[in-house]
Amino acid sequence: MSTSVTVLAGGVGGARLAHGFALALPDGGAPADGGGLTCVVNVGDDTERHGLHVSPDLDTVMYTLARLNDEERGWGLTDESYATLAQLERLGEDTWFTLGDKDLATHVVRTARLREGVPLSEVTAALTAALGVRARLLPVTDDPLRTRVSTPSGTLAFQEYFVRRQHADAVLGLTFDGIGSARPAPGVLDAVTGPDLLVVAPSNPFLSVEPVLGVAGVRDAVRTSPARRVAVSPIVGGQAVKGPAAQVLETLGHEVSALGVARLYAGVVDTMVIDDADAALAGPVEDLGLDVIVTDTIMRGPAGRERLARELLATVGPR
Ligand code: FO1
Repeated sequence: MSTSVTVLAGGVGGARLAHGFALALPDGGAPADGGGLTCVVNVGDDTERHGLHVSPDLDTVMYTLARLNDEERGWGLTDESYATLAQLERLGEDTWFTLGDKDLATHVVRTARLREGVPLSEVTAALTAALGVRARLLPVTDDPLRTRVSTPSGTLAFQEYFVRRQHADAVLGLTFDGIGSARPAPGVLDAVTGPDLLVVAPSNPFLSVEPVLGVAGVRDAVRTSPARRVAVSPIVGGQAVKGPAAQVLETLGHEVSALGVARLYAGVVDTMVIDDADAALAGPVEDLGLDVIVTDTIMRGPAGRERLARELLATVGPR
């Protein structure tokens, strides 16, 4: 019997930790013998560009696990070209959302299948299989769910806020359109209740993790899961490892620290993983009733990802 792991993931942070597990588990995390890796991924960032359905977080995880991602940016494909985008611009399209030629093929196929009525989870399974990903990727829901960001300049669609305006606006609030009626995609609840290890990735707690936990039944399934339940802080030394997590925590009235993150996850997970730089916060985090792992959480390259994944796997113990 091998170990089963589920990662609740947003974009880049989730993709990197998932990659660590894919390296640490047998056969890239392929399901076998009760074990394997499942990623339950945020779809609140999904958007329509040029008539195509783009699922940025699913694609970031998929490309990273396929070893096809652009490591420097964290998203998109390596060795990309942008001829189609240049031509779209010439034809008068707004091209602030950078879509490479190869990446566009993913969105063309996804959109075609969705229009035929195939659910996003099945489309994702086909895309990941085609790219040689051994782990299982599940959108948290097959239903429409869109994050909208309330800012002093008004309410923005997520990618307007994140990419077009470079997440420069203060985040006054968030709404997740459709979350009230979104049902977990097939396999999501089992992936939360069934594994040996359930990991909330070092993704943005509000922008990436909340639209996963907020889907009907998911937060309760996490809370009551018999798995070892671990969350990795995306805040290290009072700063976000990547992206706007620090600004968002601050403007929403939370302490910008691993302790602030731990307060959000107390009652959801039983163990908080904080960085060596935040070792002084271990006591206050424990006071919240959480176990604490203090380690190097900065995943430098594939070796760093695998090391962190192995440390988390070691907390499950032998089976
Ligand atoms: N992020 C950017 O900062 N600029 C972009 O132009 C951009 C394009 C893009 C295209 C496809 C894709 O899958 C992701 C893309 N991202 C881009 C990343 C993405 O918008 C964000 O990283 C996530 O939504 C936040 O997790």
